Amino acid sequence: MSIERTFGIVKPDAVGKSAIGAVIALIEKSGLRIVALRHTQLSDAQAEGFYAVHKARPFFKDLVAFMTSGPCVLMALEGENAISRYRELMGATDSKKAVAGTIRAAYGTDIERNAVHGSDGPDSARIELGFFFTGCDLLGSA
Ligand code: IDP
Ligand code: MG
Repeated sequence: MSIERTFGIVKPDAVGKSAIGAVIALIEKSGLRIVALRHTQLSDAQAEGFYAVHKARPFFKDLVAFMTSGPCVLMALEGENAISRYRELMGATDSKKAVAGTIRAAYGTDIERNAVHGSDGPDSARIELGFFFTGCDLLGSA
């Protein structure tokens, strides 16, 4: 077991449903600790940079439009095996296929509007946390 940090977003669809509190409640109930939190609206450049890995995908333009369509909440989460535990709590990318009890089943709509983001591994967690947070934003880091 190892203490990890991962990066999460409450996406604009969930924020638009006034589900910030509900999503955060599920995260805290799961035992993950929130070590940084920021409510913001992404610019085109931020969303494009964050999702650069998907640049060649046919849904890239729509994804950037969705992610900049309203405010979102950026989070750094910490705990034992935080990366995989948070991926499990989020549920499948396609909200329609997400298992009951997951965040995406409860607050997502489809494969694009799926309520939350979570890093998919240690490398992406490090890159994504660094994209939006500096060391002094993270509790216990500086
Ligand atoms: P993930 O968020 O579960 O890691 P990724 O494959 O990394 O899924 O895709 C990033 C985001 O792009 C998804 O969360 C979703 O919002 C969007 N997305 C993924 N696949 C599709 C698709 O086939 N159509 C439209 N949007 C998609
Ligand atoms: Mg992903």
